[in-house]
Amino acid sequence: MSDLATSDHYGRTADDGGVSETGTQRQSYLRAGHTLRSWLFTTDHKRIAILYLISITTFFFIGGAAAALMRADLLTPQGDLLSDEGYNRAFTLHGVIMVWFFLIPSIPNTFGNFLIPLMIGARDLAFPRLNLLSWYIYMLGGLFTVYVLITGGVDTGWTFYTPLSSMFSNGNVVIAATAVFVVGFSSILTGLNFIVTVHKLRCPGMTWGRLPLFVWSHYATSIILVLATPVLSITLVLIAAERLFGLGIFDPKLGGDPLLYQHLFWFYSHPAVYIMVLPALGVVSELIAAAAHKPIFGYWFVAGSSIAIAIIGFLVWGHHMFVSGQSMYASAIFSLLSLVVAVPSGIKVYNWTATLYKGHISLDPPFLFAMGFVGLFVVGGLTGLILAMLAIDVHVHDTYFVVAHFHYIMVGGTVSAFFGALHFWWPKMIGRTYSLVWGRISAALIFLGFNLTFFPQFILGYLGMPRRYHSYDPSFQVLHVFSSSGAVILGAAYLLPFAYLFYSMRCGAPAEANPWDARGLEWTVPSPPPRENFETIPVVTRPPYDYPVEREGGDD
Ligand code: HEM
Ligand SMILES: [Cu+2]
Repeated sequence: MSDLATSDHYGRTADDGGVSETGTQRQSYLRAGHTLRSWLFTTDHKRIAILYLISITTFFFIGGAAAALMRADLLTPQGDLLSDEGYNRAFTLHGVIMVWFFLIPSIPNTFGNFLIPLMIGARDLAFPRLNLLSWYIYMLGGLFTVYVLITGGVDTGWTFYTPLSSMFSNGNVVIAATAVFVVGFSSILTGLNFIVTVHKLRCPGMTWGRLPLFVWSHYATSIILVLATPVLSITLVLIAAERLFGLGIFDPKLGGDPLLYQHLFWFYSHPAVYIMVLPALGVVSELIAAAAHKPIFGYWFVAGSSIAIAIIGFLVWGHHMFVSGQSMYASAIFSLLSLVVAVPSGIKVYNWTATLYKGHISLDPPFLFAMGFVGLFVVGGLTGLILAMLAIDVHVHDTYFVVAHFHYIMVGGTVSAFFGALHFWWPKMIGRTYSLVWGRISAALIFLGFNLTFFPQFILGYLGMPRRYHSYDPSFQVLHVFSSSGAVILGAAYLLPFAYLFYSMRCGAPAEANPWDARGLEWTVPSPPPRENFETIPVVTRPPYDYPVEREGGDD
């Protein structure tokens, strides 16, 4: 591990010229080998990030195809496209793939992998081979999922609630649980790697108070990854044990307790929603500072709120169980704690707003995605507060209101941030610039398509449309048709960036080292960065986000 910090470790690749840090003479990581082998056995965090980007995007589109099927089916009240059983299998696979094979690894495993070493002035993560192993484990979990997909699927919902999953389901529950079990180890190893890296490999001068907020949020995420994921793993093993061997863990007939399952599941899964959104919050903090070209307002509050979310997030799982028959006192306390967890999220939004205030805000694509994120995240967060009110949740629990709430956070939020990150760091990762016009168009279309798809679902839920039903009362049809038409726009808008980004790989102009005039160590190295990132390990002497307070008179 410590050998990563010495310059002679990668000395062999640094022989092509004495270069200024912004020159492109040093060989880029993309050119450090062209064979498939050089990719599949790489230990370079940047190449592993690209491997993840490709595999995660693939799963995003598989999960998206399931969503398209469901939205088509929901066009008519009787659901003409899918059978009852087919619909159950579609939403289960959609959920399993989107949660575990897209959202959870999306930002950490691609952008976190690529950027954390660059941002803290290191040459790689602390355990490069473990990093590669995480990707293989992710792919193994992915194979299990694909196996489930082609052998008929599973029908329990992504939540695998007992007793359906352990006793009655005729789907491939054990294999699906295995897929999630396996991919969990990829999460744990990645979290571990990030934590050790942030502790051990910060370059001289990169104090905790100078860490980019992106790194802080990944640090907080890693804590959850390491502490919460094992609980899920054990829970899945217990389901498999009950299903295969009839052990009485959740089945009351055998002395088990089905509610125990819900407690275990949500003890993981509420913190897991923060695994999905904290990295996005980190991305947006970077983008907002770069967009406003100002120092971030209240650095310590934004950094600290990530840690606060990671901790308080462990105390609120019972808000998923208000109608489960748990004690009323427990529900009241979970309700209160859920309101508390919204405070640090609110702090972030206020600080971003204060950062943007009086800034000369750039409207380039990454920043449009960031602005879209803030709007959608606020709607998602505020409706979370509504759901956290015990008295209201009893009415809207398991309706489309909940579906709309979490899609605003996870799709409007995390996916927007993912695209924002892709547009911000693409020139750094690939070394090419893309069309800013097309970037703005797709940011606008995604925002529009998203709202058209999911806003009607708040109304549907409020009116009583239950989730996970594929046939419904005809009075709901108009809103469902709105939602499905929005999904057409959204689906097309998600495909668009891949067209111009691919095009840019061949035909885009070479990117400068710092195309957005942003701060942060990753912008001091060439685009794309050389294999060993830094020729000499940098020494940090300035605070983060040291943008000029007044912008006129040059850029620096
Ligand atoms: C401001 C903080 C938040 C609060 C107070 C909150 C509150 C709630 C509540 C009370 C429910 C349960 C509703 C029900 O089942 O009747 C819920 C569901 C859900 N929330 Fe949130 N939430 C917050 C943030 C988030 C975030 C950040 C995410 C994801 C990144 C998220 C994802 C979900 C998901 C996936 C569900 C539904 C799970 C299911 O039933 O399948 N929430 N939220
Ligand atoms: Cu929750």
